[in-house]
Amino acid sequence: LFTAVEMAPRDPILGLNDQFNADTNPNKVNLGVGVYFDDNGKLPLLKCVQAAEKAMMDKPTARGYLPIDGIASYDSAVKTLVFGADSEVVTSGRVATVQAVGGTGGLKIGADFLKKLNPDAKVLISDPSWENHKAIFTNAGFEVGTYKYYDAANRKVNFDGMLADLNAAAPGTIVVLHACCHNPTGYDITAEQWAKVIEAVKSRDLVAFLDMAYQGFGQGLKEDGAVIGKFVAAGLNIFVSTSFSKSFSLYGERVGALSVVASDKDEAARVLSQLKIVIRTNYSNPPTHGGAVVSAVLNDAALRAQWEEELGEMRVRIKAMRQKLVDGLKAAGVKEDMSFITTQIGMFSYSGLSKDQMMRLRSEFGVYGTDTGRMCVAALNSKNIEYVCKAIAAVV
Ligand code: PLP
Ligand code: TYF
Repeated sequence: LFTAVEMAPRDPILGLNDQFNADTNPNKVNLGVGVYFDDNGKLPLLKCVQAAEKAMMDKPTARGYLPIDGIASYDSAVKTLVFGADSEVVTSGRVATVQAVGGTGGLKIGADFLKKLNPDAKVLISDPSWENHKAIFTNAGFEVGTYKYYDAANRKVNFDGMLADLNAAAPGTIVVLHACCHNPTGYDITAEQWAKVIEAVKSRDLVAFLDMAYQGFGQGLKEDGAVIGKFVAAGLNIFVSTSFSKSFSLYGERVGALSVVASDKDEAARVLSQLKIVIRTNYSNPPTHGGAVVSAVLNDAALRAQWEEELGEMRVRIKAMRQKLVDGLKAAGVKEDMSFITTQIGMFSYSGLSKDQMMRLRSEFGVYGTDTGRMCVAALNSKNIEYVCKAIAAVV
């Protein structure tokens, strides 16, 4: 049965983790996978999460099956977070939101639904993008192409190229957009540029799928979410995937969502019924714990305030590390102006280092980033930053 089965390639990022774990270098630093670590190099367990879990432990409840679309109070909290409590799309009932198994699950539910809806559509993702975007949409049966995004020579977004590619796309093309904190480059587009993207999506009749895996890591929850409101204000039917993996430091709980903005309440109900079929035939219904924790935090004023504070601390610490990296590289003797690192946003920095340099960082210094030169700034801390700067200075 399995004689012809070929060995599949490893995930380029998660595969690095295995390599890192096997490395015996005592100074090793993992800047590969996109995970936030605190200044002690520890994966944080947020206080708001602990408080919510303690309250749940004090009042244990049985774990029945959840509804197919998840915990109702979770779904409504996601809607409020993504669209705003007073948003017309929410109050009029024209958003269908389902709890998903992480942001990945949200993307996959959306992809499967879109494939049934519009089987001949093409998908465009940014060049470059998170590796899994291509894999998810390809496995859902789509042909996946790219729109220009990164301008390596000038270390910025090639916005003219991006816009030209969107304007050349066939009507119905599904365009996957990073709502904020672009992974892997760390370069977002400006508000004016978003307005032009929205114009292109509208005039070309494209389908925008906004992936929001880092809400709160850019400028703030509201600020990062504002782009969604602009698509809504343009009267577009959009898809939004949400991930709480990073913002709640709940990676392993797999908490996410998919929201679809329909034209009216009746349409939203029909869309929801189809999303439920996708979920039902994949994993039946979502798991309870992570969704219950996030719902408890988002629906309690004090816990919610605590979450915003803790998320703010993560955001501020990453920004401080960007500055320390720029300063540290200069102090370590790097001649090139590295200040572009502080203009990037979110958890990642496209460093501009070559594959050879990234491989040397790994083999000679135990400093792990991806071959494309991406480094997770959120894994730097006051103890490892000097070592990392010296290692980079040695290979450039
Ligand atoms: N989208 C992007 C751009 C990501 O970087 C990630 C990271 O994991 C995800 C989606 C998936 O999120 P999750 O881990 O919640 O599935
Ligand atoms: O880009 C990253 O590093 C994160 C984590 O298949 C991740 O988004 C990486 C690869 C993957 C799933 C999550």
